[in-house]
Amino acid sequence: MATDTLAGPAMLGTSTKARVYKNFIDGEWVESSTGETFENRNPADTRDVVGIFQKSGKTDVDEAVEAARRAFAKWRLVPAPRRAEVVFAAAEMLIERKEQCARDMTREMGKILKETRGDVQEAIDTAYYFAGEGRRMFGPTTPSELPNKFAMAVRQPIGVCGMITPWNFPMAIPSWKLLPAIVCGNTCVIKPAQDTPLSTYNLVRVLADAGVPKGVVNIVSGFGPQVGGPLMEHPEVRAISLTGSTAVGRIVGTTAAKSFKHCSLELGGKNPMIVLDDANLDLAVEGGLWGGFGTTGQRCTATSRIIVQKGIYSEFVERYVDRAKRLKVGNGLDETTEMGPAINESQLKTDLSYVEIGSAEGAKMKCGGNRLDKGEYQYGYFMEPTVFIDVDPKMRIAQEEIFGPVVSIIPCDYLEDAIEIANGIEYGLSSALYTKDVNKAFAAMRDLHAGITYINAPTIGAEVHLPFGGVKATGNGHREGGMGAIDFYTEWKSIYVDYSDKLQKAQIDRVD
Ligand code: UN1
Repeated sequence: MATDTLAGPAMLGTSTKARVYKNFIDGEWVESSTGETFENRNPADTRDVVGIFQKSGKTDVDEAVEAARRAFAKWRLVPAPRRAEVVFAAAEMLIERKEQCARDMTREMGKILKETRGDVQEAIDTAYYFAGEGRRMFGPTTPSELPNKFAMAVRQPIGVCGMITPWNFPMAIPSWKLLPAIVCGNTCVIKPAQDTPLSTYNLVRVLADAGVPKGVVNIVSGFGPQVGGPLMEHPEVRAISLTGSTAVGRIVGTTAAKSFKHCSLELGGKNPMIVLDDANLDLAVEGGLWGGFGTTGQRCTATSRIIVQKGIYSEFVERYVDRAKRLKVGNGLDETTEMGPAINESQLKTDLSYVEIGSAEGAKMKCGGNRLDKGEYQYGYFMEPTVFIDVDPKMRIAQEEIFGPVVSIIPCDYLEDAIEIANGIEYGLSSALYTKDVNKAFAAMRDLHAGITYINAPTIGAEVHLPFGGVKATGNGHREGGMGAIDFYTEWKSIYVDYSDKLQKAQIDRVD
């Protein structure tokens, strides 16, 4: 029988002890109407069943949206500072549960414990930030052009928001969406990635325990066509937020447009890190490793291209490749592991296919390229950190998002040429420059065409109170994080109060 209360992880090699997780709809943990479930397995050891989750369908989505619609009628009237107090309480609870949430996440997603602790911390940071926002949500008051008339604009919630979230930051990214949405007075239905539903479940559980009223946050697990599709098409859903691939973003964006839903898309990246001759080389090598191979290269912000000026090119390559070869690959639950597995078999196949593509295009592979499948690796989706050098900027490995541990190093002559290479892709999420020259740093901050630029740091590591998102095919102009999220989850209402006791006509009643 499905139950929400069986405690404890699955035994290695068995699925019978795996805990069953339910959907959360209208304040109740419920089974899917389909009666079907799916397994969530550990990508570092596929014998380990992390949990059994509901394989939901349209009926479940409809019920969740209906619960959210009903809850909205009351939640929108709760004063924002009170709504925010619940989010503050959730932050405190997440701190208590941080280690367990991090371990669950490493088991279901594969990234190393240091990083999954960071992912939970990012949700905590987000909760504190938006808890404070309950007492701000500022809007302008402004003079009216007419006497005895008052003018202001206030932020109002939109209604039911649908969220479709990815597996690479399975708690942080849901928190970027859910927390500002509910502080602003909306209600939500979230569909977590099928590879990592547990971390999103853990976040929703915390929100429920912290006192979010029934129906305000609902979670429906399952797959894109059966859950994501009905969610984005549902007429009662007034806003959709997706973090995912550019291909899925195109579908969600065009679907949302048909019913004029608000739609926020955070999509792919092919993020460049430029290293100039005057850079601190030690710093650049370490930054490039962290940016390229952290999260096994599975961040939209991953450093997938390193553009190096010719004067230090060979030294950088030698040191970078030497370090990449020595990265310790393994199960993320081992504290000494530096890089975990790919999320699943199909992602691993994609990563390996780019090894072939790069080699066929004539780039030189200096290390890596192989699947690791012997001994401790035999039950997981592991591969070696892979570095291509002398990559031409137009090659597919330098143009397409791989989402794996494959880094392309591209030589350049000077900063202007590096910026042209950096910008010469369809995406524009993150970017980085290593230099000690302040003039060059400021020129790059202006000219790198991306939503994020780092100076003397790699392309990953965004903080939650700054806008997060990108230009071109990376999104549709919205930003998550900080004020960007408040802008997305509210609609402006302009209010005019005429206390003159007569009919005053704007633009018309004036003495010229
Ligand atoms: C992502 O790349 O998919 O900036 C999200 C970072 C993290 C979030 C990344 N704070 O690297």
